[in-house]
Amino acid sequence: MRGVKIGSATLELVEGDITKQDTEAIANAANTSLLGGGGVDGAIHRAGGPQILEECRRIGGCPTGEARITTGGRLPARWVIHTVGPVYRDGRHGEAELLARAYRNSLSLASEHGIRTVAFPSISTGAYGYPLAEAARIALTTARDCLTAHPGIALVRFVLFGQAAYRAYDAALAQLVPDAS
Ligand code: AR6
Repeated sequence: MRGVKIGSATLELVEGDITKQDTEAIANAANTSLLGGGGVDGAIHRAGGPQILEECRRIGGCPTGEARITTGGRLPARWVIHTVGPVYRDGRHGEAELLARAYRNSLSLASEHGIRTVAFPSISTGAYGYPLAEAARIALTTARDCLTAHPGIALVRFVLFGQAAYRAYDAALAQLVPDAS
């Protein structure tokens, strides 16, 4: 685990399972249908139960780079923020901006709902194929900037699934904030 202070807020990295997090909200790496899938999306719907899918159906989809909110069903987290990252092609199709936008819109939505603590998975780096090191840099830079823009948010935690993801984020954080501990 590693954490840094951004003003009075904390930006944190942990290795683990996002469905177990007790932050007020967790983010889901969804697809534009919002109707579920594999990876972290499948794990969230399995752990949270059918209520989340029911709410997603009513919302009716989410464009890439945007975010939508549902309750957390049976999850410890009260809210799920569903966001859709880009499918990585070659880095020349606006992927970086779309990935940053997914994090930015998720944190704006959290702020609008008065949510103070949010956990994120590493969006787009599984089925969507985004290179981990570059995705980590974008995720952390965007989160840092959003914490400054939304002083109501006290904690952004990245929950990295497996050592490779944790190490990539750890290295990116060390670049971003050289004295991180
Ligand atoms: N907790 C935290 N991270 C996890 C968990 C977990 N329980 N399970 C997997 N990961 P992916 P994407 C990590 O594929 O690339 C879905 O089918 C995983 O190791 O879940 O944005 C959606 O419906 C990886 O590092 O999301 C979409 O169709 C990261 O979560 C599509 O996949 C993201 O991997 C979205 O693809």
